[in-house]
Amino acid sequence: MLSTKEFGNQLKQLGFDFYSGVPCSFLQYLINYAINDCEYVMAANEGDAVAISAGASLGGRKSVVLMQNSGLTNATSPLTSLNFCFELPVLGFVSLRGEVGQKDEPQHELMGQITCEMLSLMQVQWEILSDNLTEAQVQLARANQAIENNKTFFFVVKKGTFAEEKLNKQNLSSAQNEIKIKKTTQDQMPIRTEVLQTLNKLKDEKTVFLATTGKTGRELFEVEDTVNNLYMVGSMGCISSLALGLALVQPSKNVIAIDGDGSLLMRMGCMPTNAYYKPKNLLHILLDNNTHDSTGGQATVSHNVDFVEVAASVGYPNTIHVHSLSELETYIQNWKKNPVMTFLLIKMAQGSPATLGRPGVKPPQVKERLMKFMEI
Ligand SMILES: Cc1ncc(C[n+]2csc(CCOP(=O)(O)OP(=O)(O)O)c2C)c(N)n1
Repeated sequence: MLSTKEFGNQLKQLGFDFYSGVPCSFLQYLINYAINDCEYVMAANEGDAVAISAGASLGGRKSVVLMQNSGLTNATSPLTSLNFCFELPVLGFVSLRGEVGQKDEPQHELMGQITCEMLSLMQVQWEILSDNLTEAQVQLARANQAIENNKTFFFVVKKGTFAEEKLNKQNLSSAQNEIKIKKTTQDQMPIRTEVLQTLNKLKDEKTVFLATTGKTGRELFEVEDTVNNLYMVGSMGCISSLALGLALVQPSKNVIAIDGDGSLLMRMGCMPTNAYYKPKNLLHILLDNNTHDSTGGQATVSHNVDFVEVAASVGYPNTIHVHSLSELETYIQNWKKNPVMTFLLIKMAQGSPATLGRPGVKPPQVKERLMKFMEI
C-alpha cells in the first residue's frame, strides 16, 4: 500500500497542490489528503472537475483531478475537446472499479473492462499506479514530465492502493445571496454581436474573457481578436467551471465567463460549485437567446428557467437581470471597481452576422498568448 501522506507530499513537492474531483471509495484517502492539506474544489460532476482543473492549469498551477471510472464517461467531453485541444494538462487519478477478475457491482463491469482503453482512445497517457512508493515515485516523475510537456496524464488506481488517511473535519462556509435584481421592465433584446461589442469595449490589462462554445466564441473573435480572449471551441457547458479554476488561482485577474443558455443548461450543476467558492474576481454572464443558435436556432427550455432566481438560490452573492447594453456596461464597471462574484443575465435576440468566420488562431496559441497576457 502507498502511504497516502508520503505520496501526496511527493505530489506537492512537484507542485501539484490544486485538486478538483468527485469522490470514489478507491480514492478516498487521496481525496482526504487533498481536502486536509491542499486546495480541493468539490465539483458536481467529473466533467466540471476536469474543466476546473484545466482552468487552474490555464492559470499556471499544476492541477489534479480525481474521479471514479464511471465518471470518466462524464469527463470525455472536456478531456477530448478542452484539455487535448488547448494542450491544457491535468494529472488524473481514476479508480478501476469493476477490474476484470475482481468481484464488484454490476454497474462497474463494463467500465472495468474499458477504462484503460478509453484513456488510450482519448490519447491520454496512463499507467496503473503502483502500490509501492519507490515505484510510484518513478511513475510520478514520468507523469510530471508529461504534464510539463502539456500532456494530460492519468493514473489508474486499483482497490487498496492508498493507505488510510483520515478526513479532518470539513468546515463548510455558507453561500449567501446578497443582491438579487429581477426583471423590472422590457428587455432591449440586442443580438449577440452587440453584446460582445459592449463587452469588448470593457477590456483592460487585467480582464480576460472566456467565451462559450459555438457562435459566442466565433463572434467575439470577429468583433476583435485580442490576446485576453479565449474561444472555448468544444467542451460545451464547461465555460464557468474553466473560469472558476482560473479565477481561484489568479485572484488579481478579472475573469469573465460568457455563457449561453444551452451551454449552461447542459451542466447546470456548476452553479452551486461556482457559488460555493465565489471568487470575487469571477463574473458569470449568461447570454440567453432561448435557443441553440449556433446549431440552427433550435429552442432550449430557458424560457421556463428563472436563472437569476437559480443563481440566487444556490448562493451567487450578486445576481442581476440586465435589461440593456448600457445596464450591462454599468454593472461590469461597478463589478470591476467593487468585485463580488456576480451572475448577469441578458436576454438576447437570435441571429448572427451573415458571414461569420471561425477563430483563425489555433487553440494552443490562444492559450499561450492568454497565459502570456496574464504573465504566467
Ligand atoms: C457536448 C456538445 N453537444 C453539442 C454540441 C453542438 N453545439 C455547439 S454550440 C451548440 C449550441 C449552444 O447553445 P447556447 O449555449 O445556447 O449558445 P448559442 O448557440 O445560442 O449562442 C451546440 C448544441 C457541442 N459542441 N458539444
